[in-house]
Amino acid sequence: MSDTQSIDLRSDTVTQPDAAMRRAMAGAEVGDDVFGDDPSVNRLEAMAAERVGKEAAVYVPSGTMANLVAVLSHTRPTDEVLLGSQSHIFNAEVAGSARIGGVQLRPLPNDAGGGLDESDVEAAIREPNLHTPRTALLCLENTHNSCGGQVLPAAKTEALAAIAREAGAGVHLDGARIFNAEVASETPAAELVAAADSVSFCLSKGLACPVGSVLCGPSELIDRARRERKMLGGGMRQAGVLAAAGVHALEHNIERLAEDHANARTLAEGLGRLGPFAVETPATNIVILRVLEGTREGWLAAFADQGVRAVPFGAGRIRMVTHKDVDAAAIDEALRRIEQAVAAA
Ligand code: TLP
Repeated sequence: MSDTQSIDLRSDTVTQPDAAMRRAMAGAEVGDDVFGDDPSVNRLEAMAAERVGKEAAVYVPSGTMANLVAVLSHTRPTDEVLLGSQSHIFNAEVAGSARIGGVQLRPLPNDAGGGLDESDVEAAIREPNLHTPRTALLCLENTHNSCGGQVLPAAKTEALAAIAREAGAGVHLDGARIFNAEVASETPAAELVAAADSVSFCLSKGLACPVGSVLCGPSELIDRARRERKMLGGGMRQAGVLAAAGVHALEHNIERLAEDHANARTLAEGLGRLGPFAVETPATNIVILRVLEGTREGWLAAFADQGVRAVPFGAGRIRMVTHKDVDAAAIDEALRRIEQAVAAA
């Protein structure tokens, strides 16, 4: 790593496809996926469904579209969706479910682990009557981005899902980083998501694909999701060129997430020693710094001056995400640079 090269910790979405992935993409067998003819997309969907223990899957361009298609497939306009106040669907998907799905998003407080309190979910379930929206869906998130990459244990997901199911509501799990949860907790993703009807996961984050997410669930729901995807303009044609990257990632890029988690711990320990930041030990690849001295903007600018990129993450908070393209040596270099920024402040 040269002195001037930028170390990009803004997100694991910045990862670049490596040479082997690019070769897999270049050699992909393709067809028209809207006709169901693309063998690479079909292979990715079958692999994805199997990997998370669901019947079927549909390939979509982004995590945002996967979640939106899930909400559209589980609900009708005027329904209510229960979800965490810190969830990505509630905070970072441009209220697409409200605008396009015509549903009401009802946030419940997230606990520090990214979960919800069972009693809050129970209390939020609507009694059916003329006036109320129908409680149609509960959305959970694993790992939980805003809660610092925390893993939602299978037992917690089961307990929350049981309440929803009892009320006749569906359960969708935003598993954008579900394989980080699998690797960190040494629990198969299929087990972590077993209690949810549907699960979405991203190929374009730690798994290092250039693009793409998958929504997995029962065949009937995925058939509906295919129509919703088409409505949103997400029906792609020779998408196998992209899907081949996903197949490659599922085969080669899951186990290595453990390196990202180890790097996140090293980064958090180093940052915590500097003084101006409170840093919790990360559960996976997301490191959150709470600014104790100075300002968030001041530190982001100081880091950027040293060639370390991070993002603002709520009031007084900065996020750094470790990933394939920042190895252990680069993490050490990032810490050296940040130390210089602190010394100069
Ligand atoms: N998260 C991105 C940004 O939107 C913040 C990131 O850098 O972390 N669910 C979760 C839990 C996510 O973290 C994200 C992306 C999505 C869904 C949406 O995925 P994309 O970006 O593919 O639409």
